[in-house]
Amino acid sequence: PSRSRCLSSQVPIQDGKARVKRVSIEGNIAVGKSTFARLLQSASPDWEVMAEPVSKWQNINSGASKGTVASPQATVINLLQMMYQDPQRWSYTFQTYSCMSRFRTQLQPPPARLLRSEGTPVQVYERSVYSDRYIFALNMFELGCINSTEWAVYQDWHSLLVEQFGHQVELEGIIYLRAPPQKCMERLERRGRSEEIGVKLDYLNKLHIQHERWLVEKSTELHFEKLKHIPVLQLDASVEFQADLEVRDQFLIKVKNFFN
Ligand code: DGT
Repeated sequence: PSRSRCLSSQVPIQDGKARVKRVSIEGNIAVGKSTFARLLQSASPDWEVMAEPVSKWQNINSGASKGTVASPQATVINLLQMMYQDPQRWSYTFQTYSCMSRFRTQLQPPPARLLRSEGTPVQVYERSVYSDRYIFALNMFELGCINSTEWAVYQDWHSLLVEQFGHQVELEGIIYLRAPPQKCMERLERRGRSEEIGVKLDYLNKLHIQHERWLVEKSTELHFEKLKHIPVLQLDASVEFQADLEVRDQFLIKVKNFFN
């Protein structure tokens, strides 16, 4: 029954005003999250989309940390590629980095424009610190690419950060873009991202099952209690929602109702 609930009952009031709502877009690799995010960004000035930092994972500067200057020998590290090429060696490292960048994104304050909004301001994320854990890290553990020690360590620091940051990283809702893995495979092949050349349908099948367990069946016991009751808007992303104007409008109406 909670699946298509709208978010109004979820948002705490601060200083007499409803604060900005936070919603993440979830879904399989190449389902169309970025396209959908751009659609939302252009649909309303009350909605602010925070993009997923994929380019950061493809381009880590080995010589520079914050506040220092890169040494001339610094090389560019593509952690996304390393993870796909040698998942057993690099999955844990990848998850620490992806999760850190997701915490960073979720901790960013909303732009002033949203705070001034008279409507229903919403900050939208592409994925979240929760899918980092419950979709990807869990999947890598189940595949044996993260060992049980790494999984225990990951969960320990992840829980600590979620507890410490508290409501700053909470979500009021999730939009689940749902499509058969075969459809995602076609889109993945069409876009031809070089790091993803070796991605197999079986991997997308497994990620699909993780999404279903989390967002449809809500069956996993590992999850944070609060997440089990979060409203989820499911959208059928197997249709070409970018090209088909009618579908686009229907999506936007559903999203608007969900946000209100
Ligand atoms: P979209 O916009 O629906 O087409 O989505 P993508 O594929 O651009 O974005 P996404 O989030 O599915 O991921 C981009 C790439 O990074 C993709 O190859 C999957 C990978 N990836 C993202 N997050 C994680 C993660 O937490 N762990 C692992 N192992 N891979 C991840």
